[in-house]
Amino acid sequence: MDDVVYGNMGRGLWEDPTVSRQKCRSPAPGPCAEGTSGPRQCWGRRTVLVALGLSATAVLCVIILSVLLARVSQSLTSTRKDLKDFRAELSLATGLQNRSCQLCSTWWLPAQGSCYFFSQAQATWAEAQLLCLASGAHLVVVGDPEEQNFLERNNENRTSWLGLRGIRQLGKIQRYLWVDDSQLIFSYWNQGEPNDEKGVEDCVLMLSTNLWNDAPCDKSYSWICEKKPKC
Ligand code: 2F8
Ligand code: CA
Repeated sequence: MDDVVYGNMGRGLWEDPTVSRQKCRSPAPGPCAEGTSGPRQCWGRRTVLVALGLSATAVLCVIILSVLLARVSQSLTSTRKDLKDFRAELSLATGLQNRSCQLCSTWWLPAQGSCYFFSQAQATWAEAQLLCLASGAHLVVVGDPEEQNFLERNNENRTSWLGLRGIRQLGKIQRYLWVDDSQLIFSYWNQGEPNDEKGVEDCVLMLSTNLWNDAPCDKSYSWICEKKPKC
């Protein structure tokens, strides 16, 4: 309630609204300018309390948000670490699986990451290549002396088809190409070979001496297949 001043004009007490005073007798916490009238222009205690309450709530909210943010960040860090561990395990498992790729089927010999089959039977070059393909392989491609040495140790004095043949143009062998389309870089020709005798020697053999010779593709010999093991 506002304080009012009571006057006496002979007819008893009366209220003088013109001298009604504002309630901010003590120094107001906010603007309480002179000349303004009414309690609404003045910051009362309640307003200050509400402001303090709001400030406290805001501070509390900031603290809660900071804690939540810290927890989310912690959780993300932990998830990242889990992912890293998972990747490491996956990489290890893949490595182990690759090692199992060294295994070759029965009758196939492993060497240099490939599996090799040395036939006892005989066939033409084209038949031999088809038989290799039926096993998911191809006639052997001899890439380097190490592979040649491996073949020598296991060919047991047979005469075997290799996966090498001549590219003939205008009746002449122009170059030799492996069945995987790679170029002939390493070779182990017998002396005087390849000679394309009678112009019909398009396919290449490994002789019982282990040296190479070109011979007619329609003759039957043993053969050597090669394949990469599947994982
Ligand atoms: O080594 C010379 C020559 O010997 C044979 O022909 C007589 C070979 N023929 C076959 O193997 C069918 C040639 O290829 C070889 O060059
Ligand atoms: Ca020859």
